[in-house]
Amino acid sequence: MRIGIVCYPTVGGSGVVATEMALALARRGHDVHLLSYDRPARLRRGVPGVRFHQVAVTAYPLFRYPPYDLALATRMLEVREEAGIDLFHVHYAIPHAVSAFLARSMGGDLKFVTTLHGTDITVVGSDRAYLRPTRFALEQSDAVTAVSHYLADETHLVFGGRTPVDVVPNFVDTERFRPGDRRPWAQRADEERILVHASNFRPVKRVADVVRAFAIVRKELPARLVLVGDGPDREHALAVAADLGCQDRVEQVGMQDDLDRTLAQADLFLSASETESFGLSMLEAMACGVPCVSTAVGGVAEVLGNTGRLAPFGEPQALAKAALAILRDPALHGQLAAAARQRAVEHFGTERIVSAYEAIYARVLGRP
Ligand code: GMT
Repeated sequence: MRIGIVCYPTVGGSGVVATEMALALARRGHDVHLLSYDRPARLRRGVPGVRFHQVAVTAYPLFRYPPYDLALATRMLEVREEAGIDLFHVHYAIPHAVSAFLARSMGGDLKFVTTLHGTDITVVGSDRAYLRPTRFALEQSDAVTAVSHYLADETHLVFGGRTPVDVVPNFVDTERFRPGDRRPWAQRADEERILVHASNFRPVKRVADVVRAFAIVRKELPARLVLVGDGPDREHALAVAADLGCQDRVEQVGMQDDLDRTLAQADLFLSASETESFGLSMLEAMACGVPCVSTAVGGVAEVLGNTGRLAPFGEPQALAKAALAILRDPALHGQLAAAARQRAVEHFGTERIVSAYEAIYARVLGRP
């Protein structure tokens, strides 16, 4: 098939999933065209079968807000004409699904599948300004998918259940994200436990709560917190670490091309999110054999199963307690680590999930 994929290029989960989809579909022999305003972070150059098409938006003094959605609709039509696209798969509803509908209205029969990732429904899609166009674009989509049952339910709640939603979870490359050569802490000279958190440091991720939970763990055990990623709350999180006197044990390593290696060195992944429709970084940690301790929000329980521990949102002390229970007990840690890896491989491997998307494409195109 000739498939157009539309996504945000940033380090956020939806862009990562869209890019990994593009790479996996190309490996399966599809001709893939990726559209975004910048080259997505995980898209290497020169990958056979994947072409990147930049969407340029013209600045003009009158435009306080340059109309990206219009430029994207035009680019979708151009790419369709150039490459003979069979179907577009848009990741994140706003404004991508609206642009796809506009492209169809301007250019005739154009099929598109919309994948909902999280805040496009839970935050942005339920904002009065965006609700009606988002609902309309979902109704116009040839198929709508959500990355968890939680998000599918939220979508029905917000939009009144008029659109059928297929649940297709996110996936992980279990060859790249795999356990490293890390020895259990009891066999390391300093017995230091390495905790890791990876995100885009937006307020919804509550990175300061991750630091607060770590500060409690740190008082009980030798430990270090590695913060991967960057975003608006970085300074706040580091200030909280300084306030709590653990800044020398908190390492901020920024964006990482080799996240797989960093995760594979960790003993535990910590997440304090206020909402998380899926939690892709946690899945990547699980594939590396790293147990996760997270707030019990959104679709996290669907991802973790019983391979990690959940604590109520907004209670860093409860997160710390759950983390300590694992980090004090090498046998429990080993058992959860093995179960996490097994769950990632059995339920969330790339081939399994990409096949599910292919089946949806075939259904939409009437080519079973
Ligand atoms: O940042 C993004 O690209 C999207 C972002 C969001 O806030 O919607 O992440 C969402 O999509 C990821 C990939 O499907 C999920 O793993 C995240 O859980 C989800 N984030 C939230 O729901 C907050």
